[in-house]
Amino acid sequence: MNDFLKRFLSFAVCIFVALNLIAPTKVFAFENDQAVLKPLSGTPAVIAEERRKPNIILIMVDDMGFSDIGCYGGEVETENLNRLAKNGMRFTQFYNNAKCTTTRASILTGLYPRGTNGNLHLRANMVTLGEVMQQCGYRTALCGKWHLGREEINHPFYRGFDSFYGLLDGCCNFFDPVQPDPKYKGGRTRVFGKNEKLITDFPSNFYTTDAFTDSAIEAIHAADRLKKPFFIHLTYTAPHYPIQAKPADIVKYRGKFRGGWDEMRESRFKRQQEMGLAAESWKLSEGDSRAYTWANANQDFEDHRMAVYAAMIDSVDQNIGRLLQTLSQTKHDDDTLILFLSDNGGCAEEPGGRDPDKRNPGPADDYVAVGPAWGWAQNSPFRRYKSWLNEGGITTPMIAWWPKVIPRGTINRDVAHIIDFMPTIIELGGGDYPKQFKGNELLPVEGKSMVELLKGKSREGHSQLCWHWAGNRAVREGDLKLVWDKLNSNKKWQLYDLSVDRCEINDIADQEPQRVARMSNHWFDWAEEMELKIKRN
Ligand SMILES: [Ca+2]
Repeated sequence: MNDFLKRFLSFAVCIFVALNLIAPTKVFAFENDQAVLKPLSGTPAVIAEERRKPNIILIMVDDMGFSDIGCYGGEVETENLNRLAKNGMRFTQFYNNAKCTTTRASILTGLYPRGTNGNLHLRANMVTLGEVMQQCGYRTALCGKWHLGREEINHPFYRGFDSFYGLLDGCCNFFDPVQPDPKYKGGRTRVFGKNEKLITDFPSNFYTTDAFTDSAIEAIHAADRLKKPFFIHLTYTAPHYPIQAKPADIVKYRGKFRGGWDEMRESRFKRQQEMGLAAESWKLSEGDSRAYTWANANQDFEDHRMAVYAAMIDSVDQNIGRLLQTLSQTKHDDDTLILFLSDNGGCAEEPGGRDPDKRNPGPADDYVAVGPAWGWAQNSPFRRYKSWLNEGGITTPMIAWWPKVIPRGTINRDVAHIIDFMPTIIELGGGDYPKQFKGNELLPVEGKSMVELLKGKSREGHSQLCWHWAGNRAVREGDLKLVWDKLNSNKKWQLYDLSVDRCEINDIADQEPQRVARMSNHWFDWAEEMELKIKRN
């Protein structure tokens, strides 16, 4: 070997070693069935090790209540979700932001939403889960509803998702997404897309829930072709209104809700207590100011619309079954983490009203919702619904499934929040939350990693969590929760001790004026930081 070649080789070795010292790659790997972070060296190994990183599928449904699915006490036959729960972990205090846009923004960024305009929630000083997972070597896909804008700054295809298929808008017709909304819902034509293009034609047998799943299955195969791990955010539009479902799925539930919402709440609460989700000490929350009396309702119509809603969730479950089958066929059923949640509580809005002579729930040519009484009962045993910040608006069922790591059949009672997904998922992907992205200084992440919780261990939780939506406010510190309900006629904060009163029945604000003053001050400080222009009171 001549001198030049020797010098060249030793120089190359020095560079190789130096590069690995400067930038060791962190990889999540298995040791004795426990997932651990391991530093790796050597670029050739990195490609192989990237394949050992867990795949992650973050599934979210839209406007589904806390207790609709079987493994949370509901009547819907969700055998696949029940299987995930049986072999995984269920959370009892997992929070969202009570609303579609704000929840989606927090999940993607690990931050509380800034401002109130949904199209301004994604900014240049924020990085998305898609973007960070791309940097961790993942193939990323957004399959389903986006609802955060369609400019370059806030379009999924330009904000970190290698593939996008779905609804850029907030809701659409399930059988034909570009069928204009009825006049009583504003008459708009909704916007659907694939990557950077729009789609306006759909086949005659189209149903959004099936199509979004097809897209997620294709994303698994695409990642496999590229030999990359995958991060898929699968965001169903079901069971958000318009409530539309396949006749065969509706038939399964027709007649099952003739007992009415009060009976449904009681039986769900009983089942939750039997399965250990609700403590014996909890008391079912009291009636809702917007719910009406079952005895005076058109019971056949009410049973019909709740049956359609149940059928929509049933279809989601069937599709999760298809997804699990694909994971098994592609041998990814032991290296994939599945997370399942809802973006907000059951919904009390009622476009189209409840006149049975005008409304026919189910098919493509009608547009109707479940209304406030069912929307409230769907969150049993809690108070309120979507857009409100009592537990019924912000508590989501949350299932985490990864049999190799997550203790099977466990119930986790720690407090966690959707802002925690960012640090959790980035840690599992072997990355760190960046300080800068594309030349912009980023806001520091506000969530906390849940990796220890997923392993069945404890973590240091949040000292404070805050919420705001459309005049409703809440702050939780420890077990104390201060709530401002805009429908509350006395215009006062309410204070609850969730350790003994999770269903928010016993308002202790009058006994604790100093605590109320301190916590409400904290909330206004937070609101100011979040650019909410709300006068202190
Ligand atoms: Ca929603």
